[in-house]
Amino acid sequence: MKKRIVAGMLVSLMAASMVACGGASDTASTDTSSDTAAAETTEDAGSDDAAASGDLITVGFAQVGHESDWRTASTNSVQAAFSEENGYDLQFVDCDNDSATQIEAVRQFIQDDVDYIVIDPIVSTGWDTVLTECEDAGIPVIVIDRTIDDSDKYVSWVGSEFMNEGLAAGTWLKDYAEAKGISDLNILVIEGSNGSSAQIGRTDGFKKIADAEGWTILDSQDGDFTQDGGQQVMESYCKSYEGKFNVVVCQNDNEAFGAMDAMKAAGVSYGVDKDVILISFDACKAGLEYVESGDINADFMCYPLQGEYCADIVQQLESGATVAKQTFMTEPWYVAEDILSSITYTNNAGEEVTEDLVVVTDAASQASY
Ligand code: GYE
Repeated sequence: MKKRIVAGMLVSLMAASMVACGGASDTASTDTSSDTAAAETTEDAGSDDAAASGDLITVGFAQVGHESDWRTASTNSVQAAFSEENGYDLQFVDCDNDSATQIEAVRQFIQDDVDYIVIDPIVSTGWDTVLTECEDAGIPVIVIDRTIDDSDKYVSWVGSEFMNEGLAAGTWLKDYAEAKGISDLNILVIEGSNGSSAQIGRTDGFKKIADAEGWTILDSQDGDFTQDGGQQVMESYCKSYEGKFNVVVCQNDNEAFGAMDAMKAAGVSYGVDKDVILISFDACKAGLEYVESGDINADFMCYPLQGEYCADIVQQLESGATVAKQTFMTEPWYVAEDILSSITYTNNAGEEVTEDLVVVTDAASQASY
């Protein structure tokens, strides 16, 4: 199926939905417009009939890479949602964490005249030129996971509020340290890939609490969201800051796995009531298993199964409906010990929120991705 776009047709995108992992909830407000819209409706898009008739919707997906468990789950989710059986012809490009490759992939999708382009942006800036090219070609762009911060030439974004993840981690550490009677916090951070909105949000959110509390952040280096990266940064931290740190914040689970290996090798203990409080993000299955065993103290979930939300947006565009400019995933915070039941903080929208802390059980870790 080829797209039929009425160039210049304005669609007002006035709602930003807050969507829970399992379904829709409240509606918040944004008011943004996009100048592309799918003008024709299709009866059969997304059904088995579409696949049978060969009338497939073509989608190009420029994925970040394959750096983590989170990423594998994301790829599987998008591939499942845009299957041929569901009426799609998906062109998948693994950009191997290289921004130039990602821009090239998007340009190739334009050349191939796909119906829709899905981008998970490796970095949050440098997008306006290529998104203008998509717009000129009349191809709607859907952004998932990480955000694009220097262009609004996309139809819709689905993902997580990374700043809140960082704020929640900082708030949890504040309350936890108080409950445990630990007054002096000396923190090492292993950041995610620099320039990604996930790294920026988690760094800024955590730092906001650290600054307010007067904690010492001894160092904050890029571990590239990989196990190897986490291990290498932690090996060097163990040498440079021997005996000087009692908190390690890893911006994803895979970095935490690498950091644990490095600490073990250096004779540093981590987890519940050990030398080091270990904090992580993602809450993938293996991450939650380490929370359950007490090796990771707290893990802030980032929900990667965004494929069906993305396919929903395509279906709405196919039927000529307006789509939400932003859709946020709702994510639980997981902890190893039953000493705090919730945290309260001011989120990135300026609202004071109280959120439950979930003590990880076997059922919870096995239910994760
Ligand atoms: O936390 C990390 C992945 O963009 C939210 O990228 C995503 C991050 C995720 O590699 O594991």
